[in-house]
Amino acid sequence: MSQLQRDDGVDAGETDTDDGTGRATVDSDAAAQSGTEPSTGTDGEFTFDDVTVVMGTYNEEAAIGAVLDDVDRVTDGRANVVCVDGSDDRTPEIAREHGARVIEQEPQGYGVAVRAAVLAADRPVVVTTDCDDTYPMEALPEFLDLVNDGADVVSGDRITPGADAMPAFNRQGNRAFALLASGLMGERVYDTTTGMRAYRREVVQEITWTENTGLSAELLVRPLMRGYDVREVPIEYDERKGETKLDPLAGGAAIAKSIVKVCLEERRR
Ligand SMILES: Nc1nc2c(ncn2[C@@H]2O[C@H](COP(=O)(O)OP(=O)(O)O)[C@@H](O)[C@H]2O)c(=O)[nH]1
Ligand SMILES: [Mg+2]
Repeated sequence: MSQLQRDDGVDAGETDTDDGTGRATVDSDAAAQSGTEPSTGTDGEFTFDDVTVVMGTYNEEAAIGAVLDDVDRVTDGRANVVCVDGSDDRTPEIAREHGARVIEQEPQGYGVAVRAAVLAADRPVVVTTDCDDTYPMEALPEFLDLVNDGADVVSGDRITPGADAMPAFNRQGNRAFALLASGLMGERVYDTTTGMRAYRREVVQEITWTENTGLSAELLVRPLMRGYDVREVPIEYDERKGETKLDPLAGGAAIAKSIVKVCLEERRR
């Protein structure tokens, strides 16, 4: 049974390497185990000291400084940051200058990078974002509040507020992906391909992730279909700095295929 709810309302410059295989464990009764991570906040609540912000970065030198400055400003420098980087520009240097931990990885696609990034997070609340200055880091306090309210996954919904800055083709595609996933899950979702979410770390550690371009949809669908408390929250979406790394046609086909595959796998579990 799914539990979607609408809610309208740094470590210094280390370098790791990663072979891109990721790490995953087989899920048992995952939902029953969620919410058990100890907190360092007052009243048992998570604070930004409990948050790791993670992202895949691939030639994002035009955007990464602004993204990391925003994370620092909004969290008072308390969240730490992990970048899984495949760049051949200055992105990793800029990330390290901003105090992020950089894991170097050959470029193998969005999901290979982001899976390694979420699994590398060392704090109980894991936030994903793109490194293109499209997502509002100002929403981080609201995301954290919702986790403290009991959410296992908080998903930024760009589509409901309009996503005017998104190319029209992508916006229509993203609407279609959400409808497809909603039909297959029997639960209405509005944005399956958003890059900005917060997760309790147990959720990302307990599920085996299989998708690459479709990882963003998988990161929403599998927790939802396993009964985790998943909440969508409307967010603004800005124009991208730098070039997109995703081909809309090939990428779109891969995402649709992932949604069908993952939904059918979860129904058969
Ligand atoms: N390390 C790594 N990061 C990637 C790769 N592909 C995409 N990314 C990053 O993943 C994020 C999402 O890609 P993006 O181009 O913004 O996709 P879009 O939002 O669909 O246009 C960005 O921060 C990219 O830099 C890759 O092969 N390797
Ligand atoms: Mg993006």
